[in-house]
Amino acid sequence: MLLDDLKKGKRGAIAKAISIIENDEEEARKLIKKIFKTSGKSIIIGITGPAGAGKSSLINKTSVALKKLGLKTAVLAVDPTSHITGGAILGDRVRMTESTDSGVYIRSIASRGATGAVSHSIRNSIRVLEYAGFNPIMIESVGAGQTEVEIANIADITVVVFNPNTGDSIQTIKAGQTEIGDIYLINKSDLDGATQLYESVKEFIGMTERNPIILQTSVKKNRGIDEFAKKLKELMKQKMTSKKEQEIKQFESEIKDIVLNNVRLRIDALLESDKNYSKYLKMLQSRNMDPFEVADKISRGIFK
Ligand SMILES: Nc1nc2c(ncn2[C@@H]2O[C@H](COP(=O)(O)OP(=O)(O)O)[C@@H](O)[C@H]2O)c(=O)[nH]1
Ligand SMILES: [Mg+2]
Repeated sequence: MLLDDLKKGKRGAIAKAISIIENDEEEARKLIKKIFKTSGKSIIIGITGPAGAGKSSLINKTSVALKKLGLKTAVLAVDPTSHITGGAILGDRVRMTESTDSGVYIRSIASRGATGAVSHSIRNSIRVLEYAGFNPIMIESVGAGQTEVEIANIADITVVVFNPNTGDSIQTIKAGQTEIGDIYLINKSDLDGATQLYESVKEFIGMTERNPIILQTSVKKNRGIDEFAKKLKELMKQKMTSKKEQEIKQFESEIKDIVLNNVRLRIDALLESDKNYSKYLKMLQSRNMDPFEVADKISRGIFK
C-alpha cells in the first residue's frame, strides 16, 4: 500500500516513508529491504556552503530550471537549526515555494543525533525519493566541518556556494571546501565584490587538476541560473556513466558508518554492565591510575 503510493510519487506516502526512516529503525529496515533492489539510478547533488550563501534560494530557482530541462527534482535540507526554533525551516519553505508549486518535493532533515545518524537518514531518504521517481535529489547542507565531509561521501556531484556578503574571501575558504566541489558557485553576483571573489576562486581552485566548474549566479537578478542548471544536467549524464565506480566508495562509507554505530552500541552496553568499570573510575578518582592506563585495560578486556 505504502509502496504503491510511493511508486506513484504521492506526497503523503513520501512524507510517511521518510518519517519511518528517521524514527522507526525496525520499520525502516523492512522498507529499505523492499526498495533497495531498484535503487542507485538517481544522481545525488550536494549543495553546501555557509549559512546565508543563498543555497535555498538557488535550489528553489534551479529546480524550476531543471524542470524545464525535463528533470524532476527532490530536495533534502539538512538543517542544524531546525530543532532549536524551527525558524530556519520556515524561512527555507518560504524561499522555496516556487519550486514546490512546480512539483519539486522538499523535506527538512534534522541534523541532530549521534554521528552517523544524519547520514543514515539522508542515505535512506534518498532511496525513498528515488523510488518515488525523483532525479536528481539535492541535499542542502550548511558547510560546517563534519556534515560537509559527510555530504561529499554521499553526493555524486558536490556544489559549493560562496558569496561576497558574509565576508567570504579566499583566505576564509577552508581547505576541505577546495577539494570537494565539482562546481563552485559565486552567488549574489549582484553584490559588490562578487567578481573579485570569482576571480580569486578561479585562480585558487580552478587551476587544480580536478578542473572544477566555476560560475557566477544571482538569484535576485535571475542571472546564471539556467546556465547552472544546464551544467548540472551535463554533469549528471557524465556521473551516470561512472556511477558504478563511485558507488563502491559510497557504500564503503555507508557500511563503515553502520558497523561503527553497531560497535559503539555494543561497547556502550558492555561498559554499562562491566563491574570493573566503576572500579576503574574509582582508581582514577584516587589518582592511582591515569586515564590512558584505564582505557588500555578496558580496551584489552573488550578486544581480547
Ligand atoms: N542580493 C542577493 N541576495 C540573495 C541572493 N540569493 C539569496 N539572497 C538572499 O540571501 C539570504 C539567504 O538566502 P538563503 O537562500 O536562505 O541562504 P542559505 O542559508 O544558504 O540557504 C536571503 O535573504 C536571500 O534572499 C542573490 O543572488 N543576491
Ligand atoms: Mg537554506
